[in-house]
Amino acid sequence: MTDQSHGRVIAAHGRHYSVELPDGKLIKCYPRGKRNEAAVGDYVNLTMQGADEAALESIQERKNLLYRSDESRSKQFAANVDQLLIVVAVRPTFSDDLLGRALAGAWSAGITPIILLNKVDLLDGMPLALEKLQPFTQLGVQIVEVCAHQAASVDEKILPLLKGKTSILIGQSAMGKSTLLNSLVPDALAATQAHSVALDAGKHTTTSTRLYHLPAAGGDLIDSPGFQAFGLLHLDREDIERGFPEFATHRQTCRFYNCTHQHEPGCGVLTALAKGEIHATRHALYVRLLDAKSASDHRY
Ligand SMILES: Nc1nc2c(ncn2[C@@H]2O[C@H](COP(=O)(O)OP(=O)(O)O)[C@@H](O)[C@H]2O)c(=O)[nH]1
Ligand SMILES: [Mg+2]
Ligand SMILES: [Zn+2]
Repeated sequence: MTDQSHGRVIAAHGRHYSVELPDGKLIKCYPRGKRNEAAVGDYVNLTMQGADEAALESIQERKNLLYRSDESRSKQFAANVDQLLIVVAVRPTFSDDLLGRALAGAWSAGITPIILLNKVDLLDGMPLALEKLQPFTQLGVQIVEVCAHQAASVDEKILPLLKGKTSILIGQSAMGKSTLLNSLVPDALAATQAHSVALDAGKHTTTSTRLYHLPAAGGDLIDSPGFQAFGLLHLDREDIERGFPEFATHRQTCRFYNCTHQHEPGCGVLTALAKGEIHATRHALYVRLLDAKSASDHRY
């Protein structure tokens, strides 16, 4: 009998991880040394230490890593993610800035973003919400209108999108993310408590990122705590540009190969902006991201 095994990280709790073994069993896992900073969704190699615990030896190669970073801390959201589901609501008003950042973070990591517009039953707020989403509609981002209170509509509209994929659900608070999660994963609360018992982690470890299986759809859904900030300081200038795919064709006509599309003469992006072919709010966000980046680069 060998004590080597492997599994997938289901949740991260500060010092230790919950890892699911190939047979579905959950174990408690401790990293060896400081270098093993595993994220939820990572596939990891283990050395079993008894039946219920293991040492995390190494992280298998990642397809991608969704990340955010602020001045004070950086945080790995999740690894090996196929799509990012961003929940916004008709009410309260969602932040265009956060939505734009989440999209840029997804595109720069090679992850497909999908916007879930929730609370479409609040009909009087729909025109404004759709107008705010207009720039993203133009970009070809899939926008799914849903009412989280109607389980049948959630199943019909969202489950097919999740089939066979690993998706991560994020949203500002009050957008209805928990309502959606409870509809998609009816036993989410029970699963969370089972994990806590199995891991002896205490009953109140509810704020961490966690991966759930979707038996009906045959995929996985990662729930991430509500976010109020989505810093992208870890992105370099090329990464930031990848977050604005609508610049791609226009930048080919920039006079300078290293054009930053802010003030340069002969800039194809600025020309498109002036013609209204690139949305002003999108270019403004791009400039904010570059400014925040250079401010932080000068600080360190
Ligand atoms: N009218 C309406 N209210 C909703 C819908 N989904 C969620 N809510 C309400 O919005 C509030 C916030 O929902 P919650 O799931 O806690 O949001 P979270 O903070 O994003 O997890 C709650 O009062 C929900 O009942 C919806 O589709 N329509
Ligand atoms: Mg919630
Ligand atoms: Zn340019």
